[in-house]
Amino acid sequence: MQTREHMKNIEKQYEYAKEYYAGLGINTDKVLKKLEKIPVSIHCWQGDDVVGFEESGSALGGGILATGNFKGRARNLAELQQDIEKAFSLIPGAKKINLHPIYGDFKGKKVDRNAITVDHFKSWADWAESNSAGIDFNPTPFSHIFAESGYTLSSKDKKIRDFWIEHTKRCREISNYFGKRLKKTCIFNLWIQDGSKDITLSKLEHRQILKDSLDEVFSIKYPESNIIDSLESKLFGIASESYVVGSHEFYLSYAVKNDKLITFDTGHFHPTELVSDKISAVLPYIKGIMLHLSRGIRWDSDHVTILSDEVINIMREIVISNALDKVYIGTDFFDASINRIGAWVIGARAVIKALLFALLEPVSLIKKYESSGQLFARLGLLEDTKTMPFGAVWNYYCSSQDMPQDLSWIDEVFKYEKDVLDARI
Ligand code: RNT
Ligand code: ZN
Repeated sequence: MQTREHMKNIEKQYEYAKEYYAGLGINTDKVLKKLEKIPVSIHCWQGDDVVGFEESGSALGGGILATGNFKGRARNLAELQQDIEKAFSLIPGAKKINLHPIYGDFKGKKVDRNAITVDHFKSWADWAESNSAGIDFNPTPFSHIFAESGYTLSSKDKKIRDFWIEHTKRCREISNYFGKRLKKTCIFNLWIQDGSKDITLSKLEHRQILKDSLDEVFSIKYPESNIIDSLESKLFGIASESYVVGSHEFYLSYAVKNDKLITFDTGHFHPTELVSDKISAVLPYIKGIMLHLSRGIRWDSDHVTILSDEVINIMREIVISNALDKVYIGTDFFDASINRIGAWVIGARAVIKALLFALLEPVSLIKKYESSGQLFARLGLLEDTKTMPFGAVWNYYCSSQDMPQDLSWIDEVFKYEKDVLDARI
């Protein structure tokens, strides 16, 4: 992938960086060993704008939106897997693929959401196995005729509620299968659209119903080595501006009480609220956290994740809190206006870079300043970390994993666009 001279340069720069960080008490070799084992769960739905492969082919609903019409959207299982493989070949480290039931292998048959079985997901498990990846899973209680009222698991209509309870139960069964088969715990993440556009009076009723539905779904127990449940709240969606049943307070309370994970999607809070501030606030109480790293521009717009201050701060908080074994890192964005493989790679590489940045922070040294009250030095060192030779460690990491370093992955995506996407007309 790289010329010999290139490799030599990368190694030379790494040697310098290694010495630099060693002076601050950081062993970069050890950091990279740690980094390669931390899985990043990459959401499959960036590949096809959250459409899926159901024969009924429902339009995207639930108040989420993918805008743009870039060429080459994956239209079937083979294309999606091909695209993910390409993206995976440009993303260093351990990986999982995050799936929805609408991506099942239905082989041209109409299979409704309350009829999905493990059989429809065997080929994904085979694929994951041969790509050394884990799988995470989510129900899809949206983009469906039974979701049109705006309510699913919290619906007052028993027929609708029971339909989604059945769907959710089946999704957990499939998650258990993935975890067992791949010997990598599957995070089962539940997000529902439920809510209302306008002023609602039966807020409590819907929340009571949702609580009962969740209790029923979770009454089925599976080994924790196979599946861990997580709950994802939201501030609002399109058409649920006034009321969202599964709010942050609702799910945080449920998760603490019932020993579940809480999912923090970085687009699901007020724009000035920071997920990085929430991590240490919930850690004393919660079983763990699932992250949906997204980039909301003015609203929950699901732009591609980048190496922003907030993503770096989220990773810093996890590392400083020593919580890497309690936090499950994943991405969640959908941009249909640019090359979708490029979008995946940008987002995932940004997340891993942020994680590396956090692992290279001289925490003990900065904490020493903090505990001795030398607060200018704390701030000063934090500032200085920003220009440390972190890029040299990153590029070395990429090459050591046989992955392209920065800049060279872009040509790979262009080539794929020309060879594969251009042919998808
Ligand atoms: C929606 C949530 C949810 C979805 C996916 C498709 O606002 O973020 O996680 O993006 O499940
Ligand atoms: Zn999300």
